[in-house]
Amino acid sequence: MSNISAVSTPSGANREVIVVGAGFGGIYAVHRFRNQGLDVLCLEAAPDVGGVWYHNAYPGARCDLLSIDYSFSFSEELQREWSWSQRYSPQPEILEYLRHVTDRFDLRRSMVFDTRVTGMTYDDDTNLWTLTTHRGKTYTARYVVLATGPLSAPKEPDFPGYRDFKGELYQASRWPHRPISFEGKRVAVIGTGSTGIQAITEIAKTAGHLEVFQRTPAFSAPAHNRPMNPQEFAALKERYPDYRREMKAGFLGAWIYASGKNAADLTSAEQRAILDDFWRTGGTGYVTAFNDVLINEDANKIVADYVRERIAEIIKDPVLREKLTPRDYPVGTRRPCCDSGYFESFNRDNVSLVDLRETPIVRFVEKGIECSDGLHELDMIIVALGFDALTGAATAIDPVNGRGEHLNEAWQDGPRTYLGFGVAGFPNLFFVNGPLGLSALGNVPLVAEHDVDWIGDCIGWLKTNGKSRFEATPASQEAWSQEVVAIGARTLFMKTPSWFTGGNIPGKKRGMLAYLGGMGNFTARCRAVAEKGYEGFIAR
Ligand code: NA7
Repeated sequence: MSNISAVSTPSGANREVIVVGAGFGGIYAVHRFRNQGLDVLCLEAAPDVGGVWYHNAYPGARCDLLSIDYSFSFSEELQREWSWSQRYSPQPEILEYLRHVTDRFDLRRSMVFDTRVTGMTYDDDTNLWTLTTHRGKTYTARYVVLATGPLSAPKEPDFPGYRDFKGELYQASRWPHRPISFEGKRVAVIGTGSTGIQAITEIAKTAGHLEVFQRTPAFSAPAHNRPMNPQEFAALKERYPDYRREMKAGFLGAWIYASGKNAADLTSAEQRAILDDFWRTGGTGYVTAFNDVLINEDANKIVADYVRERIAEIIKDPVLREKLTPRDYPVGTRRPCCDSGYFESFNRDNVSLVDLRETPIVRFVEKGIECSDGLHELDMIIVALGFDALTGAATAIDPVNGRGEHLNEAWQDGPRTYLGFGVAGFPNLFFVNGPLGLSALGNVPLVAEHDVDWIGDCIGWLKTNGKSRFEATPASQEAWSQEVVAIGARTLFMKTPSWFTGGNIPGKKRGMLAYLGGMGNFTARCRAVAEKGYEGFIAR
């Protein structure tokens, strides 16, 4: 039962908790909060659950952590009954899974779809948030949990004349839910991050001609995706809880190739043997093959050289080979990619590369893209420019506190949070996978579960203790934020612009946006804070 006083609003009911977003985080939040007896409502902008797995329906989209990891662990029954078809499941299967979870736990009745939260304001007198939506309807709640996703706000294209193009124009991260044919068409993909690499590999198979517009070449290794081995999967299910515990105590919350050794302590032959073993295994584990890849420039170069050599072996054309080889940033400091034949795509006659460092885009025009070398005539353009990561979804809502201060102002020098959960001066506002938390530097579904459990316990504790206002202290927030930034500064991450550091968005303040200390350490820190009566937060 709710213990909050009734406050009527013009159109929306008053809730104990409103969760924004129905992706991995929001789905579990509704389940968890409802199970603990909270009155919860989830608002979702899309017509269905799924979050990024609803929107990123572009060809070739799949997770690049193993599906046995990239899935919920909260229900042993769910873990046992669900079967993944592949090691790295494709987007339609992940979406089907999230729909299954939603229906299996009867969560839809606590969700409102097609409703984008456009703003939220706190009232210091009632200690309630009022949320406005694009439908003009308002909702009021004691607590708001932003489960809006760390990689959900697309980087919007700002190419001159973007809308002048008269052919088919798609954003990979807002892919339409209808069949789209590439057959016989002149297609362009702009962007060669994880998204571009997946889409390019798939679209190359059927496009009449595919032009890849690349600004920065990517490191990528084979995923070695394959059908799930049913015997192996059945055996895992027998020990799934132990397996999950092991993963959660580690760095990522998921299996990734790692030798556990420093490259610096090994002979070249030993290093080589480990990297060969990694390459046969596949995935993104080249960045964790040695412990020191992301902190030691020499170790980093050993891995980068190895990946460059492997890439060179794949690409036949020497000019293309050079252009596609990443050389000017440390491996792993931009999100590592893995693929199912990306570099091989460039050996096809119907695929060509536009190197934007040589021939930058001038403008979009009716018939295609004008680069400095002239017009590229196209039937279809797909932009895969990445995301305003970690902060973009929250700053789009831009919560306003009881003193009229905007979150965007509070974060103008970069985001500040305590443990990624809360912001000083913004009471009763929680983040799942929030900035400066573990967030996207862990296995997102498990980080979401952890964060939701922590928040659920916290709200339960507030209720038990008769408190109705909860926020981080400025001092704890500052100390934590500085720690996150300091850990980042000890690594090679700051050496290149990427979404990890805000460097992919023009004008965004640079700084490490997530905690690099690993899942085991992060969850221990959060637990310690809770056990000490939410030390570093003020409850009134
Ligand atoms: P990423 O990894 O940020 O990649 C975006 C790509 O788009 C990258 O190659 C960028 O090149 C390119 N880009 C961005 N803006 C432009 C402009 N204006 N012109 C040309 N090229 C541009 O995003 P993804 O969506 O691929 O992956 C995001 C995460 O989703 C991924 O890491 C997984 O965690 C899931 P640039 O580097 O800016 O030169």
